[in-house]
Amino acid sequence: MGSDARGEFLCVFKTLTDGVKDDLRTRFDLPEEAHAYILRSMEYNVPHGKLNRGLTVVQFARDFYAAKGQTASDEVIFQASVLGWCIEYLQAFFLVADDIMDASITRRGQPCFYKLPEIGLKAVNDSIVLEALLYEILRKHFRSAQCYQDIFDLFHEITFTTSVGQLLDLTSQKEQGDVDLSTFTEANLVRIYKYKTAYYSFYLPVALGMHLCGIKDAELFDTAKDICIDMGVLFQSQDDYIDCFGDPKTTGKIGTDIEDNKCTWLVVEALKVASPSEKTLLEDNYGRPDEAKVAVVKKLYESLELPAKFVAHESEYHARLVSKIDAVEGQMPTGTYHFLLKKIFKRSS
Ligand code: GPP
Ligand code: MG
Ligand code: MG
Ligand code: MG
Repeated sequence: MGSDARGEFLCVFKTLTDGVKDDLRTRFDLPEEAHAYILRSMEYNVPHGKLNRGLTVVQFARDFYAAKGQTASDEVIFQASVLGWCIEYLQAFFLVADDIMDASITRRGQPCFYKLPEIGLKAVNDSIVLEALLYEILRKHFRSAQCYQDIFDLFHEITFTTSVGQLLDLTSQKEQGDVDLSTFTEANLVRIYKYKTAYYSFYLPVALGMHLCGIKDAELFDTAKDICIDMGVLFQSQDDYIDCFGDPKTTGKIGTDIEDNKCTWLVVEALKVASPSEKTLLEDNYGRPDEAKVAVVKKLYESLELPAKFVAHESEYHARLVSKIDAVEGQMPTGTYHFLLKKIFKRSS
């Protein structure tokens, strides 16, 4: 999918935003400042990411029709784009809230929304408004579609799953300065990844595409889930890696995982090979808002050769995913999985 597809997708954002503007006027009696406030939050928080999640729904629709020797109609592409934007609204809702919980500083190359002096903790409510707008847009465009109920349920189910994942992420971190290395295990890590990231980032876009294309076979949804969850686990391990070793100019966000005492791929791998004295070093320096201590942890990660281990981990996952995708060839269009894998493999942002 080239830059044209992205351009077309962004045009649909403009259409949806204009629709929201009109609907707010019909629906509520609001002062002008409230209209401007909501519009600003939408513009600031929704369209500035990589848009991979949203574009995946469109990609799925194209692949589905291509596999039948057909071309997806403009109507189908528009519907897929609306669903894609609904995921981008969901993502905006999560990120505005996540940045408050993680005490993050920047997101997508701009200050986190709650960090703007005039916003602060009003961002908690702004995240709720973003979620509500998702359902407004969905209802407006899908109310009479046959797949409306399934799609509506799926958004709710996956929001629930993600919030449980976020709970695991948050409760795996003890209070700052209270480091309990025993909870930083691979089993805990994969569970957190699966629920907080994989379902909404990978399964949701593919499953929405499937519902839109009229797929009903529960087994096909299970197969999609299996591949998408693995991909999401790889994706979140990359997110953890670039939190520490990525360049904020490329990632658009300044890492906070070490300070935040997070259960990450890096700390779990470090613990697998650390000597008793290196474990003590981790205990003394992890999970504190202190630049010097963060630097000690980063140095330890480097001396344990985690960057090289990460390259091997990524390649191993990639190979496993390619063979899983090959195994379902013929059962379902696999172009979307290759599209996703290409987007994420060796990513730096
Ligand atoms: C990514 O974690 C997970 C989310 C953004 C889900 C948040 C879920 C909520 C219910 C609020 P992360 O904190 O590692 O992401 P990032 O590195 O982008 O901050
Ligand atoms: Mg988080
Ligand atoms: Mg975060
Ligand atoms: Mg992260």
